[in-house]
Amino acid sequence: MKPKITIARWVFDDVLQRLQRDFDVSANPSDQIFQPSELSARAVDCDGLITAVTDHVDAAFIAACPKLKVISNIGVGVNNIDLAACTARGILVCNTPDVLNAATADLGFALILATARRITEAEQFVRAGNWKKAFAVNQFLGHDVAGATLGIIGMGRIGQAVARRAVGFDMRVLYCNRTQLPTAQEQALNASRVSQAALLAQSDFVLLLVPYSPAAHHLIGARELLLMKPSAVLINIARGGVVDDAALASALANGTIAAAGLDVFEGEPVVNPALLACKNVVLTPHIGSATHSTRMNMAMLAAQNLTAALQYAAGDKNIALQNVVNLDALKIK
Ligand code: 8YV
Repeated sequence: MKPKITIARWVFDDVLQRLQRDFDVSANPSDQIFQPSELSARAVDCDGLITAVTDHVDAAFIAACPKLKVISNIGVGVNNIDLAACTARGILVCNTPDVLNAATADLGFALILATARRITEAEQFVRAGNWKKAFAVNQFLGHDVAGATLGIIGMGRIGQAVARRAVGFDMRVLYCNRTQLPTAQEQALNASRVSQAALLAQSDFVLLLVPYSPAAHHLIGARELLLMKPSAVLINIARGGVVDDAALASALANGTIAAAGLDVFEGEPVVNPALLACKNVVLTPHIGSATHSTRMNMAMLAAQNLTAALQYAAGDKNIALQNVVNLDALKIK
């Protein structure tokens, strides 16, 4: 008998077929988002589960799924999963790093350009039929990206990919990170590691790329926004909750900062109405990694991660585990 797995969200046919080779699969072709109790009921007799950011797995979920051995997340961030509860039960949790670096960095840069040059505001103006004067010297004036200072909070793999793009725009990069990059890399990226206060005070664009954790909750709130220049732009492509969205909406409305580009939100898909009311914010619906090839690669990697981890859990210790984020779970017998 094949091991049983549940896939929480829609996946590509190629990914589904690959999983059906090895597993008895319960899929979700209609892409309904299940409440945690509904999803745990579907996974109650499963060995494996494939999740996305929308699927919240906590201790109660784990307790309701006694056979579960592996959870494989389509995404690099795993803040939707209670890692401590999984580790305590010996459940391996996998993620999909690296394959999304370029697409997510591109989206970060797209938001930098769109906010600086007021692209969505200008487009809405044209679509609304408001473009009456063919040209005006002072129409839709924005901010320079070339030569500006880019502050990156969270200089991991995606942050470094953004910084490589910034080289082409002659930008100076300031960054905050637990560890410092090697000197040669800092020189190549025109990057310096500074304190968060210095980064906020000096950057023209502040880009957030820290993983969500309770410690990162409201990392950027009213106090931090006040440290930024009135001409500065905040970009959040990390996670909702890293920014205090209500404080950001006030800062945008009263001119504390100039603009924001947001791909992630507190309580998404609901967006704080005060943000929706701001013209100087570019909003996208959590599409950081949303290119055809990247989402395919992420889903396929999640399938491969799950397959390897389930084979390992079934006793084949020659299998190389890949992208397991809580190897301590192996210590639980
Ligand atoms: C994912 C993301 O597409 O990988 C992540 O952490 O934020 C996105 O790129 C999303 O989380 C789907 O699970």
